[in-house]
Amino acid sequence: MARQEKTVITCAITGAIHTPTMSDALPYKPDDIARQAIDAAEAGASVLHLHTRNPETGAVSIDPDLYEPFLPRIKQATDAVINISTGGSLVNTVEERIAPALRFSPEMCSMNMGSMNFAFHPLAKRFETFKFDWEKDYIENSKGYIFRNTFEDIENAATQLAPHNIKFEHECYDVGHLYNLKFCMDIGLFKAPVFIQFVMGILGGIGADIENLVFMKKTADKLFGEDYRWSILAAGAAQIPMATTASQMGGNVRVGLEDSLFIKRGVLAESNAQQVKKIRRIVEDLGNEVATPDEAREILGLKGGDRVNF
Ligand code: KMH
Ligand code: ZN
Repeated sequence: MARQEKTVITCAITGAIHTPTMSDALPYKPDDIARQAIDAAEAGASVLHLHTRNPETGAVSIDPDLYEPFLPRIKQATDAVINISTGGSLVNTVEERIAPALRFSPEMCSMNMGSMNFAFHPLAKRFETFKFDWEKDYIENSKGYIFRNTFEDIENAATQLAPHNIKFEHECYDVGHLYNLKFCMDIGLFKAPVFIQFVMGILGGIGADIENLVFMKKTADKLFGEDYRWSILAAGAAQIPMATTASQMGGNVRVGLEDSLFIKRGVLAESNAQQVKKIRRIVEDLGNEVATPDEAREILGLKGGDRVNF
């Protein structure tokens, strides 16, 4: 596959790591999720990676009903590709985590490629008081959390989702996850060209630095040849710097408050759109073009926005 000419920007609007105490900008009410998603799309994100939250408490939730208030609104207001999470929970089974993707049949959904520690307990020490009762325990409990994505789980998810023709964002948090993906392709679960998200900087996964990015990319080249697409998601302060590097290496980029609350080191972002605008400006200043939603559909080989169930 020739070097991609346009860069696909994904924006991950809200997620499972951060809590309302950590930033007022993190959306958890349906109206705020919709508004921020629409603004991010207008700023240049062609893919919107979405989770849900309990609108009263801000707690992470995978309840499919909570997508209802905002999916149609986003679809009406933008042409962006909707990507639904199948990973965002510390307490639910994979079976439960795939329920929203099964119900709404989006163009894309995440597919987490291995089991691992997935922790953010050090964040608890940064705050003395919390907006909601659940937050402190939730953050601290991540110390003992195993993010479960066994081969059996992956096979079950892939098999149930297969009839929906959803393109997976294969989230690979370490080099071994690339080998897991290769194995799954060899046994026929996934077909080339796959779309790989290199996830860097999660406590439990590979660190976010340029040497590791080159290693991930070289390993992917070795395993998948030229027949794959890739993107980077670096957590925390590394988000924009690593996305900048990846865009120069022919990769696509993911930003968003799900993975970093910051616009630069030590400064909280005002919104998801602010991060999108920043990476877009950098990508364009460095000579690349940003893909429109239809160009993203072409690049990633998606089924089309008219074939979703919302
Ligand atoms: N926030 C990412 C590090 C998922 O939604 O499936 C993890 C994530 C998982 O995006
Ligand atoms: Zn996510």
